[in-house]
Amino acid sequence: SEYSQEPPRHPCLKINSKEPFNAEPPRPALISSYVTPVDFFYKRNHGPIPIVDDMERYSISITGLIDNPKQLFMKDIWNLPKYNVAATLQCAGNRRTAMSKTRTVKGVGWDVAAIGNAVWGGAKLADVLELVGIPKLTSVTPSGGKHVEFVSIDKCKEENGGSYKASIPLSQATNPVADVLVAYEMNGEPLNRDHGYPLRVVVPGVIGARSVKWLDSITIITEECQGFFMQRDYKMFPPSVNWENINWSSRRPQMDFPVQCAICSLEDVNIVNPGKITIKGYAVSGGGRGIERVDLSIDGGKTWVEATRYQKAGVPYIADDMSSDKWAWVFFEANVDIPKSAEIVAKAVDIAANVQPENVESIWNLRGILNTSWHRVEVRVGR
Ligand code: MTE
Ligand code: MO
Repeated sequence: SEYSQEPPRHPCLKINSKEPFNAEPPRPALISSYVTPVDFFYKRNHGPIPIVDDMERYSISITGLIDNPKQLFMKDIWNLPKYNVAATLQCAGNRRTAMSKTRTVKGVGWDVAAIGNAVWGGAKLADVLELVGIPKLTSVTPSGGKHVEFVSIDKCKEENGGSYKASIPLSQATNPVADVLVAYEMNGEPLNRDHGYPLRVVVPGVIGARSVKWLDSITIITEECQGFFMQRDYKMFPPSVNWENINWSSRRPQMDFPVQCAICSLEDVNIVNPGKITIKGYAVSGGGRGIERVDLSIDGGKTWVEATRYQKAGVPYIADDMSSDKWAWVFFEANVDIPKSAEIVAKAVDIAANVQPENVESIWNLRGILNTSWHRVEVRVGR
């Protein structure tokens, strides 16, 4: 079958769909280190993993509304200045399974681990675009190009056998500060096949769907990409919209992800001994907005305590500080006394004071994306 040449994967991964392969690590494995090991990094695919074996011949073409289209080979990308950017990638479908419990949604089910933090190594897209004559900080090319479309090698059935694709605004693509990468490394190793070998785009602070893997070409276009995953998926609809009254063109494709956090040291339901327990998890916001605070409650949200936050163990995290990784998650931790059975709740606040919504009902949407409701787990004190 078309899935007969999939790469090997770590046995700890929880498989949510086998073909295409969609899997996430168990909660405790996810927070075992700040930089997520490649093996434990969630894998989100819409088709079979393509095979690229001739690196000499592999190239990406850059075409569209530009004067001098070009074909770039690996050596052209390697020759550009290399950047290492710590960035958290999160699938918009993270925590979908929990949203589906309120009212059924359509899509692959995910627990809280469709997210990971890696150090991506590669060239800045802004430098790549300069090779075809587009200067830094351009929002429109002389011929009217306003968006940068990434087209991949992989084929998926949603595109009717066409390629997975997405776009971002040209202004973001040509802004070096946005740190958009054409990446060839993940955690210091060449990208593996699951994560986009040989080249993928990484758009920090934006839902994972825009970080196109297995890059084939880049097109400068006037309107945003018209592909399935931009126009018919990954849009946030209000709770009133159902499959009968949906009007896809009424909403924008989702770009930045909202503020999010999840407890990973506990499962949905836990039996614990009376006494102290450690509550640990991750918090992250989109658009490079750092995490201002993580609040925890052990009485279902009536009273709250603040958790400590860090990126590097032992170093307190300060949002918006030069020493912090701007695009990366923070871990939070607190030791709390659990006198009796309780609902433990976590919510994060970002530096723009955005707060996670209390209930999933208010943000329920038919595609089940962006479940950022307060994360709740149950502890039952037993012996
Ligand atoms: N790129 C291609 N070519 N094909 C895909 O199916 N999935 C997207 C994105 N890029 C996808 C893709 C989605 S929805 C997400 S969340 C991320 O890749 C997942 O990246 P990962 O598998 O490296 O974690
Ligand atoms: Mo995704």
